[in-house]
Amino acid sequence: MSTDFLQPNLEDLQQDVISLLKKIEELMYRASNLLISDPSGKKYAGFQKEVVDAKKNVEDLELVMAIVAPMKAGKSTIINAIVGQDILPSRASAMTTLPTEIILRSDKAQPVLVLKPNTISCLKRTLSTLQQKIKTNGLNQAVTKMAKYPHLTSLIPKIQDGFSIQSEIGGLEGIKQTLTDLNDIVRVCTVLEPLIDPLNQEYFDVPCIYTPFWKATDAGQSKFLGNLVIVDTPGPN
Ligand SMILES: Nc1nc2c(ncn2[C@@H]2O[C@H](COP(=O)(O)OP(=O)(O)OP(=O)(O)O)[C@@H](O)[C@H]2O)c(=O)[nH]1
Ligand SMILES: [Mg+2]
Repeated sequence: MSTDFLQPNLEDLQQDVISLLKKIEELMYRASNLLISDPSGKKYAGFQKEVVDAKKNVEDLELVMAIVAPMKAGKSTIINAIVGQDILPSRASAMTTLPTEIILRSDKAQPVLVLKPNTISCLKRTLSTLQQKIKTNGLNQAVTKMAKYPHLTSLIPKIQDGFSIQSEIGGLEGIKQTLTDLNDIVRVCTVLEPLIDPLNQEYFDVPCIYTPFWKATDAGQSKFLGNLVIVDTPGPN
């Protein structure tokens, strides 16, 4: 007996989901416009952005797999092993504070770390808050407060001098160093300015690493395999 009728037609299913998401996007747009002078209007604008992102995921057939485990469980290490490259920073002491997307793409020749404008402005705001704090209370007090994280004390004078944050960083070493600095800046912020959550901002896009990955050579088979995205997450303490 043929079971073909039980097999979903992926292309049709994809189109159905895309048109449904388009309708939801329209509804969110209308709601945010109607409520433009109401505080909830912003909330619907946020929902609309989420739906637009979700639609893009379905268009690209993106499968997102988040790696979630307690702190120091080996999340970043296992992602490096899956990707086959030592691309995410890991160490014996607490490391990941910024969720990071690793987008595996067969059309990429080299890994590249991409930071969107809102991510950069958010991190720059965090940096200037920390600089202000160090200026007001002095370098010594900042270093003393960081006693629990001795490996981060050398970052304090660097924060004081200022960091340049680029939107695209290539090469394994450059990516790893940039991610180490950015993750550590967020951790320093949680110690020196615990009331500020650098990630709790509207539309904070997480850093993305686009990196090469093998793909089956059978074009017919792989046409609808889509892209795998792995998300490294900060482990709860
Ligand atoms: N022996 C052993 N060590 C491991 C294994 N996996 C990871 N490690 C080590 O454990 C430490 C923590 O690994 P990470 O990958 O940074 O762990 P994480 O879960 O990403 O940590 P956070 O980002 O701080 O939450 C590192 O020193 C790794 O080298 C493993 O399977 N065996
Ligand atoms: Mg980690």
